[in-house]
Amino acid sequence: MTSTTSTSQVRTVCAYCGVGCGILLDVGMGPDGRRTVLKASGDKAHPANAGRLCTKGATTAEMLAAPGRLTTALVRGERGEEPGPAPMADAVARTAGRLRAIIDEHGPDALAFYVSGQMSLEAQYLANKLAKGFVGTNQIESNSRLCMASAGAGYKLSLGADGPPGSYEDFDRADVFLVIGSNMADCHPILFLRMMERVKAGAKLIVVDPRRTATAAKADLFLQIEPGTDLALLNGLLRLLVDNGQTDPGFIAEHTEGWEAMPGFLADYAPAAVAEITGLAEDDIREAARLIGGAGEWMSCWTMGLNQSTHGTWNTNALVNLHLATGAICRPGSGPFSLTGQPNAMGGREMGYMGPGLPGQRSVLVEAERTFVEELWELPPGTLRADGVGRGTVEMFQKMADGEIKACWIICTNPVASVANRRTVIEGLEAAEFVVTQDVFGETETNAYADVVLPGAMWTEGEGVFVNSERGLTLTRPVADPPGEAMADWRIIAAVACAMGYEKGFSYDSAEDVFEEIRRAWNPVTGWDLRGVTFERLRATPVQWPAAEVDGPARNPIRYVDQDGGLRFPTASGRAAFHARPHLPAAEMPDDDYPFLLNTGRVQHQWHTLTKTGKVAKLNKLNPGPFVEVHPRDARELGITDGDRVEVASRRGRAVLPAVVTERVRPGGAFAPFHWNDLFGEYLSVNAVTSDAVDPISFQPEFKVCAVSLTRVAAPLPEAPVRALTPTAVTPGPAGPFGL
Ligand SMILES: Nc1nc2c(c(=O)[nH]1)N[C@H]1C(S)=C(S)[C@@H](COP(=O)(O)OP(=O)(O)OC[C@H]3O[C@@H](n4cnc5c(=O)[nH]c(N)nc54)[C@H](O)[C@@H]3O)O[C@H]1N2
Ligand SMILES: Nc1nc2c(c(=O)[nH]1)N[C@H]1C(S)=C(S)[C@@H](COP(=O)(O)OP(=O)(O)OC[C@H]3O[C@@H](n4cnc5c(=O)[nH]c(N)nc54)[C@H](O)[C@@H]3O)O[C@H]1N2
Ligand code: SF4
Ligand SMILES: [Mo]
Repeated sequence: MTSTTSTSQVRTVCAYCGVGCGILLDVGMGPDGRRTVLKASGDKAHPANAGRLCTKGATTAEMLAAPGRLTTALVRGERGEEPGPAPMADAVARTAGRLRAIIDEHGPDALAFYVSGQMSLEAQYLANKLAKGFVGTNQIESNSRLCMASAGAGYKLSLGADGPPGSYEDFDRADVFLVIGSNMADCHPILFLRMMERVKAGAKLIVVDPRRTATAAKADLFLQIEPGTDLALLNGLLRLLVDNGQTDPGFIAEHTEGWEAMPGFLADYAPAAVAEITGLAEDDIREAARLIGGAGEWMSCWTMGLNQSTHGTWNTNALVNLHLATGAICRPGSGPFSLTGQPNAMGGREMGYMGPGLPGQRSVLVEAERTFVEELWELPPGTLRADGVGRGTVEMFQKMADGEIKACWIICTNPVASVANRRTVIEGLEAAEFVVTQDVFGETETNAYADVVLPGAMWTEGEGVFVNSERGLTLTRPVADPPGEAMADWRIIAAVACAMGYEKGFSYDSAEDVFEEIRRAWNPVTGWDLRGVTFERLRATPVQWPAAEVDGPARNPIRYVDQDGGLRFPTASGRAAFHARPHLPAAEMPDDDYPFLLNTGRVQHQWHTLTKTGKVAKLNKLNPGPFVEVHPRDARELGITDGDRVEVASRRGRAVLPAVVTERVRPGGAFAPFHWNDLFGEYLSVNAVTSDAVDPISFQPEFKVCAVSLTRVAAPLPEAPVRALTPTAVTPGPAGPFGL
């Protein structure tokens, strides 16, 4: 790597949310004589953000300068001992040796991989190649199971393939936005700004959320829905579109199948019935239908409020039904747009890093697709298995707790803090014979359970591809060397694979070599196509797939439209499918013992389990600590006032959080962010409480709804040992979710 003496500017991507904003990093020489990032600013040339950044992206330099990076591997001799630093070569050899021994003794299904939508495409691809192709297990899951699984499964069932049919350009053309189960203002701020420009120019914004969020505050029509009742609303809206004669019969006849069943099915969803189930006013439901039905172009945006549900896949189907019925899909300004959470969750889905997936939107469950990938990986026919496919993250940790899975390798995710009903994760990691974690930071809730901790490099320390919410690929660029012995995730995976004896499949010199192999996984059936993308091209500009030719357009905003303008969905018939999806209640409803419903989610200036944003003083000032929101009516009855400590207990566990009394939540409802966990104090982890009931199709857990009791804790709790992540520890305390 060349060193610079003066400041230079490097183009890369923001590694927080799935908007995938382009970032310019000013790089100069630090006091220690190493290249260092001085400042981050928005890249005006990037199509995702045109120069804008939110607070998280804008504080990238502060985050990168924070202490706590792993510079060596950590290894502990015995459980219960403190881990100590170890040379990387030893840690790799030890990991490979232990994994090899466990596979030899117990078979390949005794090893599980748990990976992440925050890894590069190359690392995601190699993790799956190692698991399915070489170890010979289908036990690979990712944190996308907690996040995008329902959207992915829903897209496949409705449209034939995963991924959005449209693009960010649609935000500039839509006349109506339906934002449902998505707090864009806090979680996808740059897209929210883009949408609000259109709203200021006259487009209408409908927001559906049980909580009056910062997004809801900007809505023309806010539908404060009963938790978990979106299916009733979506079916009710379709029913009104039919009644009002606002469907597109030409589109339905030409491009869809399954419509016959819909009118009869919709009989149950008359406005009065829907109002009853959803707790919404009939007039508001009618108004939403009138706006959608009258729109020239309309788009929907959804995120965790729909996905993190025991009927998350059906939610996606019911939302897509509305687009198909109105023909508002695959044309500028219209379409169902799932907003991805993580910076490379889209890439991970394309690499098949959950359950049965194979690269290029393929699956081990399809014989021809196994054969294709066996050839790609130069494996003997019959190597890839169709059996032993798991049922998601929750089941994987359950199998670990049950002793069936004996070793796991966790990369770039913090499941002790982030998995629903996290007790199963803790039991699983304690029961496992060998736990490897791979993180950039030393202190995480999950590293505390590891036998070996491997030091990953940040995205700013090497090349790699990230795919954003709109199928846009951006190349990351090295602006600094990894500290100490830290290595790019893909390199660590390849090193362990080689040490396990798989040199033939894992001897790559560069991320570019890995990417060249990934490109060969082009899938003409789904339209996933990177043939036109090379590192050379990405060094000049981001490219959106499908991209067939290297000299083709960098933007390919609408999928499924062929050269002569015809529309063909990637299903057997070429038609998209209507699915009649009846309303079902959430898995756990309030009762006498647990009379409230807990909703969990995010705040604007913090990221997930705080390993990154928790180290940035500016962000901690804006969102300083954990809280639980309680409605004033309930607070009165429970004797709770602002700042009181409230025990939030479910059948699974408890958290104790400072109260924020607010009308943002509905009576009977409560909301808590899941950011603060054990590193910040005892009883802060909201996932001690949440429900691990899963959607039967996507296996995504229902983080958004569980029954809890709320109790004011009278005496102050004994002071919990707060382990500071940084010199400026985040102090738990009452805090509104909208900044100071
Ligand atoms: N600041 C910040 N931004 C982030 C992240 C972060 O940690 N911090 N994480 C990123 C990731 S990985 C993701 S997945 C996204 C998540 O982005 P979002 O999904 O927008 O964020 P959440 O806060 O999880 O939940 C969204 C909304 O769902 C609502 N909701 C709950 N139950 C229901 C329901 O039954 N129906 C409906 N209609 N709505 C419901 C909640 O009240 C909440 O407002 O954010 C990404 N961006
Ligand atoms: N209650 C509740 N729980 C939830 C949710 C919710 O809405 N409510 N949302 C769920 C969702 S949508 C998601 S996506 C998950 C997120 O859950 P996690 O993935 O567990 O959250 P992160 O804090 O992002 O964890 C990423 C880890 O990887 C490390 N890391 C960062 N960059 C790198 C890198 O380049 N390489 C390596 N090796 N490590 C790195 C970080 O330090 C951190 O420890 O949480 C889920 N949990
Ligand atoms: S909107 Fe997302 S990608 Fe853009 S700067 Fe903010 S966190 Fe980064
Ligand atoms: Mo997510």
